[in-house]
Amino acid sequence: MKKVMLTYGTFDMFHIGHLELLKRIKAMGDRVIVGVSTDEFNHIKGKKTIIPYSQRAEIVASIKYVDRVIPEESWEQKREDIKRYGVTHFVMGDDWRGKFDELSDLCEVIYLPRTKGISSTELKTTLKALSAIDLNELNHAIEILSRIKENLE
Ligand code: C2G
Repeated sequence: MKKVMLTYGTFDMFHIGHLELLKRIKAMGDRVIVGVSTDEFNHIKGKKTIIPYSQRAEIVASIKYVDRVIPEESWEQKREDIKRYGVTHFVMGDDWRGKFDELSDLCEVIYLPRTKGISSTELKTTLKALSAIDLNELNHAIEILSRIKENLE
């Protein structure tokens, strides 16, 4: 029997943690369906994203481990999706461990270890820190140049 895998996520600033998860899901089954959270649903999730849904969905659809992308618009759609697409395995990273066990009457529910040291939040924090450093260096350089200019006058 074909194994149809289903997972959901925001996949903002697509990174190796997302890729590793999709790679492992594909290795476990035959067909991989990914529900990408719409911008509106991320608002409901209280999750701020940088990349708009259309681009996040296009990136995920381009991943060789992914066979189909569907929009994730609500918490409640999972049961319907599992039935509609004949899903045999529902897979999430283990930060969600236990949260979707109620789906186990419909299909196998699996939680995989997250990839350590990377997340969209960490990426955003790093970018913010980098820009802060640049700004400090820039201000420092301006101070030095202004002093040189004064000495020349
Ligand atoms: N992930 C991972 N390792 C990371 C980061 C993320 O394995 N370093 C996994 C998460 O556990 C999740 C998937 O990648 O299974 C997508 O992560 P997010 O884009 O953060 O998705 P999330 O906001 O958790 O949305 O209804 C379910 C939600 O839509 C899940």
